[in-house]
Amino acid sequence: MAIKQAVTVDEATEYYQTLQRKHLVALWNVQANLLVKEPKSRAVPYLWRWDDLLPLIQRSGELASITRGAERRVLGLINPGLPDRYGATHTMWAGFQYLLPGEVALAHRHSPSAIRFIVQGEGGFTTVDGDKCLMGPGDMILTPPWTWHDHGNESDEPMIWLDGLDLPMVAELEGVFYEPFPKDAQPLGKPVGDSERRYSVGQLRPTWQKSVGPFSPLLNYKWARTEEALRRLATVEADPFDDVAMEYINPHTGGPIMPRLACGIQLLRPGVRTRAHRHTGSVIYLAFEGSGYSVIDGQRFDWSKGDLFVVPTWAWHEHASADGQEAILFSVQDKPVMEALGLYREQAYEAHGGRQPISAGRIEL
Ligand code: 1HN
Repeated sequence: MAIKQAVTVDEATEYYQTLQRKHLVALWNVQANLLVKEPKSRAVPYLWRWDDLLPLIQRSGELASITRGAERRVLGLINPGLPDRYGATHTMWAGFQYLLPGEVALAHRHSPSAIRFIVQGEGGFTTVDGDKCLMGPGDMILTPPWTWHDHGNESDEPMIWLDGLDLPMVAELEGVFYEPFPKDAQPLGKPVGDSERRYSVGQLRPTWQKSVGPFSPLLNYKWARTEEALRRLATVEADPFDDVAMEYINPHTGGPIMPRLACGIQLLRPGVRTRAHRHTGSVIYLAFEGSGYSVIDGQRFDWSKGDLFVVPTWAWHEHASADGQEAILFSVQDKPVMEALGLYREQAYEAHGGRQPISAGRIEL
């Protein structure tokens, strides 16, 4: 904005200095930074390779013991565009947790919500408010906000799972609360797998059961049922942008599992290349089965089992499975927040037959 005629440059300079001293800002000088045409995340598209992760996860078992003060052995993934924030995206934490045979990660609770997706091992468990949820590969276990949770490993193999939390978002909103459980072990107040026994056949629920709040009462989404749903859907229809894609739902509402996190699972049939689109909200993807690649804002990221990659908000993205091979992607998303706040938008990529030209190879770690 130009300086008006009657004011000298010195007077204007003094004025702006006074504003600064008085903790004020002239909107006309900063408006263009505030009202951007569209979101451009500081978070960058990025991929972490399982081949790099696994040895470091295993080494953590030798280096770090689990005690009070270091209650969880977790390697967090830091987005290279956000070195000052603990998150894989600006809103979500992703990390791999490693629990050795016989170990116990003590109970605590916190206001951020968490999900776990089991990558490796069978015979671990998470107890959530007295409900012992048994872990196997592909199971997705919820820890709704402020529920007591501890983990154990009763098998003779290490357990590895993905932790997804809305921690960066809750921290930004300054809503973090945390409390350790006063004793070493949380009592099992319910039969093992209580929530599963009530709810796991998703088309039915107990007549007397009231909703427990804005969180799914089903705490353990077992892989066998997830896979069955995917394969049945694959026989009838698929989405142009995500192929055979499903969302984990709250059986009371049909909506997302929790108010700040949603989870998805998608099957890319052999040789599929989806069309590109973009939407507000970030996504963390874990390659659970098979291999393929995703194009994110023109950059190609090749992935295979165990790799984790992120799509920042409003980034164009499309997915492809390897020829002759199907692939399964698990995802954690902040979409429910964008929807609840009226900020959700999506747009299909129209040029080049709906597929992005690829401008660069994958970034190496
Ligand atoms: C946490 O409490 C767990 O309970 C896992 O297993 C990962 C990452 C950041 C903050 C808290 C857990 C976490 C976490």
